[in-house]
Amino acid sequence: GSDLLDGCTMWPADAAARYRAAGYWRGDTLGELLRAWALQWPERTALVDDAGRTTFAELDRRADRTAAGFARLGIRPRDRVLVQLPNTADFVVVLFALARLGAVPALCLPAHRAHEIGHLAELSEAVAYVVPDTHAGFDHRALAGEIRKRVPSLRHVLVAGEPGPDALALASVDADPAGLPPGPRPDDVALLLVSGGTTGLPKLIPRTHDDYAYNARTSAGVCELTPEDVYLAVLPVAHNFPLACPGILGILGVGGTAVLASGPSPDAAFPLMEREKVTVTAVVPPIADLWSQMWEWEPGDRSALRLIQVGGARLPAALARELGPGLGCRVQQVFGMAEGLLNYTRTEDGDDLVAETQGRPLSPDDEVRIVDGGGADVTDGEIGELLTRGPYTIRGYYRVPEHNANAFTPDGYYRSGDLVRRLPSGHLVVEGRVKEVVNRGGEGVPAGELEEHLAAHPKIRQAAVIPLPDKVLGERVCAVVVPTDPADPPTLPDVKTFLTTAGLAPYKMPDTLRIAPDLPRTPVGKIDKRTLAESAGESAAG
Ligand code: J2J
Repeated sequence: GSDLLDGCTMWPADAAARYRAAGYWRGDTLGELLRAWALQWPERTALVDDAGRTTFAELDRRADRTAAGFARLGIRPRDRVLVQLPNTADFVVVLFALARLGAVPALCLPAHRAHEIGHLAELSEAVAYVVPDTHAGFDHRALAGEIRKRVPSLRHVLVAGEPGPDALALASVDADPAGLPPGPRPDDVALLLVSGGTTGLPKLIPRTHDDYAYNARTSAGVCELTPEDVYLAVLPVAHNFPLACPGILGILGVGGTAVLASGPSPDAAFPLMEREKVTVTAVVPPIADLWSQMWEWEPGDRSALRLIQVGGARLPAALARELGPGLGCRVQQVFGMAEGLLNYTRTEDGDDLVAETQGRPLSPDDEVRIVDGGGADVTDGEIGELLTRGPYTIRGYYRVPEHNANAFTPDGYYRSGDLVRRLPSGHLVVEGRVKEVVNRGGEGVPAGELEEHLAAHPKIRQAAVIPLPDKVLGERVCAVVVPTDPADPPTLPDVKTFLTTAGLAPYKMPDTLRIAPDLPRTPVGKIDKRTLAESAGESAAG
């Protein structure tokens, strides 16, 4: 209805009615869910972070008092609040506090800086900005001061830790919850996720209470979470994957414990895994790779781990096969997007499906189309762009109508930009991005396909394929590779022989090979192709 947050496109009434009738949307809000959990398991441990342990009852109480504190500052239902907190209990408290109030958190990543935050603050007309004092050697209070000067809507800066001048301590956002206004509706926007694109400015993704609760609960089911499970969050919890796939919300919903690690490095994560007997965690492929190398050399008993979820970028099949035996646990591939659609490999899937596919859709009502450049469905097994709509996939980004006109089809499918292929089992294989096809003299070379083949070379640890400008071809294919052994990198002829043996067409061969010590990554660990292309372009020119 018109009384929802402005600037959002919601599901049409008939789709919404179907999702309710199917029992996907249960009419809960995140705030009410926390209340129910706290009544069911008051004394169980909900959260563990550097500051200590928080029971469900304590989390519930803190969320209430913080909600009342926000209300006392004049923050009203549907006001937007930028939240940029690291993996701490404070993050979870603030999320539920805003949910109770019906104010809308925009979940920024700790690595975002003035460029992104300024944009998100202006776009959302945020009234408040919640930051840590310092994090990873960076002073967020200084950033907040700068943003406040630039964005007139921003009235409050709230600091977890030492507030410094012109800001309030988050700890002082605390009041008697007796006078809290009635909470939001289940079809209200619960939170705004930040889009994960590696190009351009981030967009805001409005997720409702109904849809996000379904997302987390159903994901918990696929991962077979129980009250005995302990989930370790190592990726930044503002990201959809560790937040709700099943992540923090999924584990809390079954009465289990969420352990918040400051980051994914073995130094930070491994001791926590041992101490808290972590059973489930979620990582991106480069972390899976690092852990699999370090696992047997790092002391400690991490044998409670039963499931590692890997997603966010393509997991090379060879690594997928090594990972389970190496870590002594099951592997699950996750192909997800903050816009909605989640694909998971399942417990019953055989080793080949788990190693070679990125899973199948979470919901029976996820609609997936795979289309060619002209928008027509490809024949089964062919590669095309994935379009999707369903009970937890948005129908539009927040406040960008012109962009939405292209990013969604007229009948509401989200154009993911991902190139995929579907197996008869319904599992999807991610082959790359629509825009990451190198146009080599008119022949399209999909970067993702070539990267997958390159990563299988024994002398190559990681590979990224980018276009370089070429006078004759328009674009030529550049492979940037991180060697397994820096003292023995592969040569271009080595690589071409290998790819030819693998059956790759001659026009798909890299024209240029660059050896790099590492690949640039986005804050959540995807290869940052823009930075890579910029530096490759410079070294090509120089
Ligand atoms: C290849 N590409 C993948 C995969 C995502 C769970 C897991 C990941 C995300 C996420 C998420 C991939 N193989 N396994 O939100 O809940 C690429 C695709 C996709 C984009 C989405 C979750 N898993 N990708 O990564 O919104 O290109 O979400 O469209 O950050 O990452 O990025 P993001």
